[in-house]
Amino acid sequence: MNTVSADPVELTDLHPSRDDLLGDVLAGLSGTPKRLPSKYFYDRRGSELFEEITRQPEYYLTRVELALLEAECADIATVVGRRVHVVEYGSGSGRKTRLLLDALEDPVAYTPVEISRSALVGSVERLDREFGPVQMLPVLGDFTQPIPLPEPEREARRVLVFFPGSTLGNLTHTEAVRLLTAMRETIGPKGAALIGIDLQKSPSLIEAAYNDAAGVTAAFTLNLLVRLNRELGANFDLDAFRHRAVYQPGTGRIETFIDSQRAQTVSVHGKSFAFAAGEAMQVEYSHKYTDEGFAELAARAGLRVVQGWNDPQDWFGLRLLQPA
Ligand code: AVJ
Repeated sequence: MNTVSADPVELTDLHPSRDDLLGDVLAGLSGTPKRLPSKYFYDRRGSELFEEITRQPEYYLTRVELALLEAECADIATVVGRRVHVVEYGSGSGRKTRLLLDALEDPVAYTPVEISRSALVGSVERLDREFGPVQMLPVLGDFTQPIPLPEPEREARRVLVFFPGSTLGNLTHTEAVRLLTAMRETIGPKGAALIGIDLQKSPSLIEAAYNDAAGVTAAFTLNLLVRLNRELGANFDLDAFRHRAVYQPGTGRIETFIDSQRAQTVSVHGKSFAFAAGEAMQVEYSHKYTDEGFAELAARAGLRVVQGWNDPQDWFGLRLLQPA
């Protein structure tokens, strides 16, 4: 770990290993079925398109979670207690962070953990101006690993990891348990985690959220191919692939595919990949949880659900976890 002075806040650089886009894409296209990892959706354009998704009428997740936080943040703050060190996994638009920091009693420090330096610096610069007494201690690192946290100048009573947005849902259960286990190590024995989860509900509501009428989600998904064309010199024909998202009630997850509209060959970095007409490439899972299912995941990571808050329709939940 090394700390460099980056006025006005100090950034802790854990030197996260860089993503291997080429290796991951070649491996994914070589498998059966073909797959591409959803973490690569978020280049500059992909992040913009995701922000646009959150404004679509069908995409209830962000809207409902924000309203839930607004309604329950005072209660959450009471349960969490005063003088916490808030550690956020990823740095979103900052609206949820603001609500939480505003509600908490005398929070000591705020540590976003991010692998993108620009996203990290941007988020703390904005918040630093608004939350004077809260020490900004950003960490450039990979939150799937345990994070050695920087020590705030004022002593914190406990660490609170904040992981909103149902981002956990993009992971398989095995990956989610691994992340939650690392999280338990990061928060320590007195720590807690506040996690946003999308709840199981009518399949038609879920499918609409991932197949919006304006086609923003389709553009978001297909932007991955645009990225591969640009960054890996691939030659995906954007008119010959289509987005499709299907909810599987059995597994509680919506699965997003990119379907090849005809038989075609695509070259990526000098390698050829044949697609059959109608062949589906798997690009994203987004898990929806039941209370039992989520508690079971937490338990496998040595955590227990100590309290939960849902919106009035039980569409989205926040869960407070502590070491079991
Ligand atoms: C950012 C992971 C929460 O799974 O709902 C939105 C990403 N994908 N529409 C989700 C996403 C398609 C989103 N998360």
